[in-house]
Amino acid sequence: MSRLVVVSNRLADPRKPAAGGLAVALGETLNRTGGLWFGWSGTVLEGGTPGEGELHRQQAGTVTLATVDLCKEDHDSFYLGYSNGVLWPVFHYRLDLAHFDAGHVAGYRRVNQLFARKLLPLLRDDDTIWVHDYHLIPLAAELRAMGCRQKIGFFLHIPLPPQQILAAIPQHEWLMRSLFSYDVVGLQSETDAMHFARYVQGELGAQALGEHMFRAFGNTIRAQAFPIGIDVDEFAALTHAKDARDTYLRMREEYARRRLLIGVDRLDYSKGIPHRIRAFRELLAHYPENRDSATLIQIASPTRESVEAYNDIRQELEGLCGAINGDYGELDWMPIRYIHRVVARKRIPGICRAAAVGLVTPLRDGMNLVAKEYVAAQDPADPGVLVLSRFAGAAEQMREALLVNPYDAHGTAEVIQRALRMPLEERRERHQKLLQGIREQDVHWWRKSFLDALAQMPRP
Ligand code: ADQ
Repeated sequence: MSRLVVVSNRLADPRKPAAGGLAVALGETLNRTGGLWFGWSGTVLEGGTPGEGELHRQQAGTVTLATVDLCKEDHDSFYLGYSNGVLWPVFHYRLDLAHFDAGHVAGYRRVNQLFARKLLPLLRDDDTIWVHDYHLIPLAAELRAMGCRQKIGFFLHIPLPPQQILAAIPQHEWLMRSLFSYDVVGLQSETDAMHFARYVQGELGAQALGEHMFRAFGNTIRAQAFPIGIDVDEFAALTHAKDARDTYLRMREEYARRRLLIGVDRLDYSKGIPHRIRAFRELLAHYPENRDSATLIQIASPTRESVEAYNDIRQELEGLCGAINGDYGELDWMPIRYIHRVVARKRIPGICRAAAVGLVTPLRDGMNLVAKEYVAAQDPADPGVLVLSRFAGAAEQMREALLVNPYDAHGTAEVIQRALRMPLEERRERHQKLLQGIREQDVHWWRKSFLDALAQMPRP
């Protein structure tokens, strides 16, 4: 088996369970092949030279972690400006939040070139390279221009929007053309795969060859949906470990008289948290039997705070939660507990298990792993109900969840009411099917499907 080289913007130490499912899943193959994981070190150097950065190497068991520092100018244009100021909003269908600044794309390209230059000398002839996410779309094109002939796969963790939205990015042709330097392009959902097919045929004149194969610019690539899963066994083990059990018991005791609803997200505008809170307000307004009982715990961990749009949503949320607690709260009951902090991963399963309803209602999401984690954490004998946005990639697989349109506050409130009143038998049936689905297509299945597809491609 050839050595696996993973490239992503940020790295995690695959030996640490706190790193989460993806690191664990990739870590397994990295360990087995004595692999290399390459990316940004997380260090921003004041006053460094654009396009330059020192390489650091560190051994984590059999895996080599190789990272590059970025100077402030590169970080601001590559990471804040283009990746999170253009690609993240546009790929989540939010043209209104995108800032198209010509300087940013130059930084994005410069850092991809820097990564390619630093990575190339570390590569061996029979390596298999797997590049992750929107920060690194042009990486293979840069590597190929420097003579790299190894197989390279790419996985996009976020949605791919329809042609008309994508085409609003001034450099969309360059960006999408660069995907043809990969051998396999993995997307989260069938919807994303359909958008890919339409775009490359409509804008780039690519030829669809059938069986997920596309040809353009002299290259044939495979582009297909490989929906990412979670490590169900690892999550179940986490659920039964001491931290999660203690958390579960404490919550059950604290909220013994209440029905708990839970939301766990990064505080990101794509996650639809304010829409969710407004739906909860509708629930209290139209179904008064929930007053003094239903309690929403919303955990929203801070991210990307130096990007402007993230401050706006923080303020909006604080205002909303305060207003609802003011309008409906009692001396001994607060409808919403809003926590703007990181909660340790080992406690998340306990919180999920204690909640009668899991609210996963993004406005747009590549997949959303919280939906799968919520299901994995439930007690099969008395499971909670997952309320899931139809706009999350996960909705294509998780048909037994209660699907909602998060833009429709009243409709969502009605579905939450249905979830709160669902009879035990129906809850069990739905949960069993959902659990079976996330077990069949778990993160190991995802990794294997992708790497098998890449292995089947002829050497470029
Ligand atoms: P995210 O948008 O970060 O990732 P999501 O799938 O919602 O992804 O969550 C990823 C992980 O972070 C989960 O394991 C979850 O438990 C954890 N997490 C989220 N909020 C947390 C919080 N407040 N506290 C502690 N842990 C938290 C991107 C895409 C997704 C896609 C993933 C994986 O945006 O659509 O599912 O990558 O491909």
